[in-house]
Amino acid sequence: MNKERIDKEKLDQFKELIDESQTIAIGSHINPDGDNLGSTLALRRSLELYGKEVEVLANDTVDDYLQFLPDVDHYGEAKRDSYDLFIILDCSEFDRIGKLTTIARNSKKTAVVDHHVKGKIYTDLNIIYDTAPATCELVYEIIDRLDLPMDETIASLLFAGICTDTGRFLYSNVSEYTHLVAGKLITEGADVEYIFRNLYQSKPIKVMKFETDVISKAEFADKKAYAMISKEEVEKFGVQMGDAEVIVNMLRDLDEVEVSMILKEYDNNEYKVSLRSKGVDVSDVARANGGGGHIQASGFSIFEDSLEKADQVAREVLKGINV
Ligand SMILES: [Mn+2]
Repeated sequence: MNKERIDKEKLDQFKELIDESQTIAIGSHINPDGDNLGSTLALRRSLELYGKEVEVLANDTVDDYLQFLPDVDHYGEAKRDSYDLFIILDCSEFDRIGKLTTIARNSKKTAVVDHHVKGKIYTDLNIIYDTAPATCELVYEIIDRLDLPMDETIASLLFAGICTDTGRFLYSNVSEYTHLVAGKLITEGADVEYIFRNLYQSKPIKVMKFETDVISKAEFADKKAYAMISKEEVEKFGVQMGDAEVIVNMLRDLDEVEVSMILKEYDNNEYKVSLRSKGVDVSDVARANGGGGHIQASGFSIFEDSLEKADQVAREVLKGINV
């Protein structure tokens, strides 16, 4: 059985780092998702109950669909310039923590807990296992094996993060251990009904209309799907770019599709590309283009001065993926 995976030595080092620190910052990546918020907020609460001064440092705004998460108001601006310990969760690159990099470098010690493929980072302690389906699963293991505090809120946060990063326990990296953890979290009081309702049964009609519009314009060829989303379109429907994320999954889930890609227009000439697959490795191509991620879910950014140019680049990259 694919059970606990963290080396005992690394767990002990983590405990040592916690015990010798009083002020602890937890940094999240830009554009935070459910696993990112779930893991950072859960670890914050556990370490606070353990007696530490802990902050989750905001890197971005929280998309509407994740505002229901308990403790989400603890996602805030840093109160200090440096901390005894800076823990990065759910990413293994200093680039991905954006403006928090300076605070991380100023802090006495750093550690990272992550599940992205081939993450490269130098900290005092790397707990990186790319076989874990979610950072929340690793955080559960840390809390469980180190006997750190757990309560209903922590359980709900970890459950929500595992749900979102596994596509509701669907992806191939979900193991028996993942289900065991989910069960334990329910025993600890995770509010599954509240989480499912908020994550999967509360889509605003305008978001559905937006998705339908984007999907109606998607293109399909060679077992690949491609769609492009402009800022103008997001404005037209009164939604957020974060609402587009699910579209790349919806396209991948189609019978005729193996790989899906969406291109999203952001500010400052940045165009973000999201890739999904049913099995084909899309992490290599993301890394080759300055991004990263997982075998079946990855992303990178294109910097061009027009949507048309970014569109061309994205299409070329998609063409180059062998299915
Ligand atoms: Mn994750």
